[in-house]
Amino acid sequence: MRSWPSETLPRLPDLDYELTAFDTATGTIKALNPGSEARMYVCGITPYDATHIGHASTYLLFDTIHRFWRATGRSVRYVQNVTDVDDPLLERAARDGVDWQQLAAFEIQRFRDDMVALRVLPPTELLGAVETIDRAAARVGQLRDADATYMVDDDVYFHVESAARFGSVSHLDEDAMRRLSEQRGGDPHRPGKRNVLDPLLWQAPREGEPAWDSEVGPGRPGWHIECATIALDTLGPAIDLQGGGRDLIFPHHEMSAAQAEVLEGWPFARAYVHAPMVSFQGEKMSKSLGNLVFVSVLREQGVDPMAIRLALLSQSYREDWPWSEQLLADAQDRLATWRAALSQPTGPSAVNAVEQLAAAIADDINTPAALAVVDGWATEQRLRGGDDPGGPGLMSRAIDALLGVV
Ligand code: 5CA
Ligand code: ZN
Repeated sequence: MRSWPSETLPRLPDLDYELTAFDTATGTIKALNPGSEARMYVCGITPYDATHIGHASTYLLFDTIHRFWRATGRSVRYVQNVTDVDDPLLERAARDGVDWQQLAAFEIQRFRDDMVALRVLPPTELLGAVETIDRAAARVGQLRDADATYMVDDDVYFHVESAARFGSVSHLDEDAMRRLSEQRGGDPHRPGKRNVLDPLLWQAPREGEPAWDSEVGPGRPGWHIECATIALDTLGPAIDLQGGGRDLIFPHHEMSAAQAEVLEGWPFARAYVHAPMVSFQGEKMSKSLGNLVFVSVLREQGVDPMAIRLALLSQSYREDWPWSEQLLADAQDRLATWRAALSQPTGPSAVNAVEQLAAAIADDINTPAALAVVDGWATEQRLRGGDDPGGPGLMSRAIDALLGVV
C-alpha cells in the first residue's frame, strides 16, 4: 500500500558516530553497526482506531534511528506492516456496524496524516496483511514442509519446539510466557495443542469473517507469520533491527523470530529495540482500555505537531512513562525558545553543539540529553548572543535532520 510522502533531509557536516541501543535479546547496549544500507523492520498499526500518543512515541523512536543512520551517510531500507485484517479490527467493525475494510482504509489514512504532521520519515515500504496473504500462505507451506506445523481441527499451528532458539528474544520463563500469551492474542487453553504456547499460523474460515483461498487452504494468516513473512520477503534474514513497542516482545517478536529461524535460519534480527509503553491516567494507553490521547485530536485543537514531537523526545526510551498536559506545555515553551534563538541572523557557533547532539543520540538514543544540548545553545544565544552568521543555520539543519523538528 502507499507509504507517505518523504522530505529532503538537510545536509550536515560529517558525523562520525556509531549508534548504540539497548538490545532486548542480549540485554545489553550495543552498537547496531549496520552496513551501508541499514535494514529495519518496525511493527505497524492495527488500524481500528486513531493513532495515540503511545503509537506516536514508538514511531518517533525508530524515526530517530532512521534519521541518525541517514545523517551518518547510510541509506535505510525501512519496512513497516499494517495489520489490516485481525480479530480486534473485525470486532471493532462489527461493534460499530461498519465495513472492516472501510474502517481500516480510514484509519490508515489518518495514521499517514498524523505521521506526516509529526514529520516521521516514511518507510520505504508499507505493506498490509491483506496484500501479502499469498506470501504468508507460501511461508506457512514452507514451515509445513519443514515439519514445524500441525493441525488442530482445520487450523494450522506452529510448533515452538521446532525452533532451537525459541525464547532467545524475551528470555521469559514458561509461566510468564503462558500468561502473556493468554493476554495477547494466544490460546494456551485450546485442547489439541502440542505446546500451550504454539501460535496459530493459518486460521480456517470462521462464520462471518473474511477468508482467502490459498496454497494451504482457505483462511487467513496468523499475526506473527504476517510480520515474519513481510520482513523476510522484503529485507531478508539477519535484518539490522526489529522494532516495536515493549508489549510486542512476547509473544509477537519471539514467535516471529522462531518462525523466521525455521524459515531462513538464525538470527531473524541482529538487534531487537523496544519502545517504552506510554501510560495515561495510571495505565498503559491502550485501545482496549480507552484511556487515549489521540495525535489527530491534539492537532485539531491547534497544537503544533512539533511540540508533540518535542514532548515525546523529551522522555527516555528506556523506561515506560506517563503522558501529561504538563509535558506538552513544557514542550511548547521549549519550542518557542528554540525558534526565537534560531531566528536571529547570528549566534554562537553550533559546530560543537551539533557534535554533542549527535553524540547524545549515538549514546543509547539519549534524546533527553540531545534536547538539553540544543537548550544549552539557545540559552547561550539568549544570554550572550554570538557573532557566527552560520550558527543558527547549522543548528536549524541539525535539529531538522536529527530530531525532525523545524
Ligand atoms: N499491528 C501490531 C504490530 S504487528 C500492533 O501492535 N498494532 S498496534 O496498533 O496495537 O500498535 C502499534 C505500535 O504501537 C506497536 O509497535 C505497539 O507496540 C506500539 N504501542 C501500542 N501501545 C503503545 C503504548 N501505550 N505506548 C507505546 N507504544 C505503544
Ligand atoms: Zn508485527
